[in-house]
Amino acid sequence: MSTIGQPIAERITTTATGTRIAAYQLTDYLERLGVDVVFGLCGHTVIGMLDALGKSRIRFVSTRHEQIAAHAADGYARATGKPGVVLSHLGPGLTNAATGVANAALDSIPMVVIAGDVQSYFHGRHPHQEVNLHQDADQCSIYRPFCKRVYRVDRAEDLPRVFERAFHLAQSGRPGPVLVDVPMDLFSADLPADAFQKVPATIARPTLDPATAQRIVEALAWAERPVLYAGGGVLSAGATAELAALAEALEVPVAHTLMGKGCLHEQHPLLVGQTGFWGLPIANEMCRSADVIVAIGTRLAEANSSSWDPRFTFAIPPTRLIHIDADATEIGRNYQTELGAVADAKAALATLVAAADGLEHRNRGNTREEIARGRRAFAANWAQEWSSNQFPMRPERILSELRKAVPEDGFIVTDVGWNKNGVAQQFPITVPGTFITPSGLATMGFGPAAVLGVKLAHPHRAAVSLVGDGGFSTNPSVVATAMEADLPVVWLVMDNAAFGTIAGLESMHYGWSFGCNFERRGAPYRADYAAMARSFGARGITINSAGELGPALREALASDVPTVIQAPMENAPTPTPGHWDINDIYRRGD
Ligand SMILES: Cc1ncc(C[n+]2csc(CCOP(=O)(O)OP(=O)(O)O)c2C)c(N)n1
Repeated sequence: MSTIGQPIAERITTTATGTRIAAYQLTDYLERLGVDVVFGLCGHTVIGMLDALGKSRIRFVSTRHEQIAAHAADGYARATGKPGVVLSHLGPGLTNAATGVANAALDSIPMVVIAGDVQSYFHGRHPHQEVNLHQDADQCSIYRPFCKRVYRVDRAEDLPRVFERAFHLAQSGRPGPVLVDVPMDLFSADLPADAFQKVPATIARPTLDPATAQRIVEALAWAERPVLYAGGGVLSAGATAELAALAEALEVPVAHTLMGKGCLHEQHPLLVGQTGFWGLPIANEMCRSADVIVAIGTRLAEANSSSWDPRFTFAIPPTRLIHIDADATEIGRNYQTELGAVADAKAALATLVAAADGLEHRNRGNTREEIARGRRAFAANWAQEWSSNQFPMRPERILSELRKAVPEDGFIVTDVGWNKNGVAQQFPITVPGTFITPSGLATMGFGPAAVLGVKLAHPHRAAVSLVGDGGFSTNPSVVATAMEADLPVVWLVMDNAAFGTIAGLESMHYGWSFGCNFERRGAPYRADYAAMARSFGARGITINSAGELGPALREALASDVPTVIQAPMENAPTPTPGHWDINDIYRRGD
């Protein structure tokens, strides 16, 4: 029996025949799964869901662009460990969201994307907004390369089963996004009132068997120059305490990837730092000269591995690599691996800590001094810039003011550019999980939107998006969303009137930055982002001298209104102690 057209009150309650409209049941189910926020943007295909969401306890954050919704859901997932949930219209909505969903996928972030689709009975007839040019009604295929599963639901009866699978898959094994594509008439269909029964299983995470754990701790204990190499998997598993315990038990230095930053307290004497192109020389050096590396929760990605060139970061072999990861497909991808173990980082590290208990290890000599000396020597390169009064500002001074103003448990959400590379290399992080950054897809536009989800997850902690003017201006409607959702975030815009990182790269190889600078009629072009923020009803602050930034940041963090701070900055490159193979490709002609 169709209930469409009936008054709302009647639609929400169960009918005499014991049925209830699918959208209301689905929303109840989301509540039961612990979903407390959905990020999205409306369209005619999802109005049925919006009505149900509006009458539920779930908060709906309406963005002005679906990419923002996906990044915000991604930020929320990173800050909570729960799956981010996105609601998107078909066609242009889903294609807009694709970048944000792909960004989450490449960083292993759990996410469920609910997409409305055309009416099921118009499938293949090329109705309004259907993506269908060379393939009938196949918008899902756009998501196939980066989603763990892409479901198109053909019958309303399948909705409960498919959503249970979607939430199970998004969170199990290596987390990632799942798309559920729902023809709009299915949201309005009747289902038995108890249709959504099954919930995802609680998963016991895989760990190391005792013999494997013994083999790994002994390899570490008796190695001459061992290194523990931590990736984002260590942080997402909440395994930083276990990592520190293992490092201390066997006196092993800890290097990390971009997403592994925060795996040890910045002052920990065994913390070496990030490896790779934008890493620290001491981290590259210790990894390159290690005899045993135990890598955990990382895919040994190109940027962190200096394009896998053995002269710079990892020389494997002769270094013996032991690799622990949730995803078997990552093991052995780029390096000869002596031992691979498919395990959860926390469970594996806890097992290793237990196995290392009381185990003797080789004398590490002056390892701690070697680390301290290496870190000090590199930091000396920018020590002076840290307090530079230069204006437009030095990027390092911006970092130093940010570090002083933001409490240690505050979130720094970067974009791509100097912000990401500079923070990863030079900015002290002491509380795990407070550094949030786009690594795998490295999406410009991630930070200013992801910070919304982070703030929503932790309203009482500071949340700052450190972003370049290029990244900020990709989608400045984030300010409108922050105002509507009442999220007092701070965007600190490092304004160098350019896509600075690429401008620097081009200039280094070609002597100019064609296509990378913001210019009008040959002169630098600067938008007034602070004024733009005010036009949204938010606060906007323009920095006119280096000394103004600290007070502006404190004022912004104390405010209950979203604030854009625009800090003019010199376009200075981030130091690159490692290697990126692209630099060998560029050739300059006449
Ligand atoms: C969506 C997207 N397009 C292009 C790039 C390539 N890219 C990497 S860094 C960068 C420049 C970023 O400029 P800005 O935000 O101003 O920061 P800056 O480099 O000046 O610090 C670009 C375009 C990207 N990462 N993502």
